[in-house]
Amino acid sequence: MQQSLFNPGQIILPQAELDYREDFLSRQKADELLACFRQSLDWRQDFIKLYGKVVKIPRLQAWYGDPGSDYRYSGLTLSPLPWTESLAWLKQACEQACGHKFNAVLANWYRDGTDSMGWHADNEPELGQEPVIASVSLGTSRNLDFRHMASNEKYRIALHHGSLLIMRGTTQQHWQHAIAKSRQVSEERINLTFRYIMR
Ligand SMILES: O=C(O)CCC(=O)C(=O)O
Ligand SMILES: [Mn+2]
Repeated sequence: MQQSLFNPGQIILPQAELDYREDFLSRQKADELLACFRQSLDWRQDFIKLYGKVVKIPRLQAWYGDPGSDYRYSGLTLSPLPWTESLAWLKQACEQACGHKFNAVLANWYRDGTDSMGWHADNEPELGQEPVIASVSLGTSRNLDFRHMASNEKYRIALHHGSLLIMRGTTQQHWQHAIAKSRQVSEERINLTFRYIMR
């Protein structure tokens, strides 16, 4: 209680720096961006190799950013598409909220509760040692699970329509995160994680 009076957004976890701003976007702006991104982003179905088998990633994704901000993960290289007007607007709003510059965004479209993202940390070398990541959620609420790599301590946070979650400091060094499948979810969600790729 005292903690939330002091800072309503801060989530206290060991070796992490998380800040959750539920009312980052107005309802109207969040509705508008969800409709815009669903329709206008260049969504792709990517595949990864898992235990020697080629499998569909259980969601659609798109990568936008400044020229040269290529992103490599799980054997995939994503080359950025140029910023759209709405993405550039949202990037600027995130930069203002975080006090940090971004040059790329990964967009993920979870079409329903069967789409998901496995356990991972955003710790690719091109993100640097202590990346600042701004994660905007649009659409139906989904749970983001955290697990501490050393202790296996777990923490779950529901990410709501129009919210911003900021991850920074040593979060990616000590914690993994995931979006689990859910039978209770039948609606879509779009998530955008703004990042700074070092070249
Ligand atoms: O959908 C989310 O909230 C998580 C996305 C994420 O972890 C990522 O894009 O790296
Ligand atoms: Mn991530």
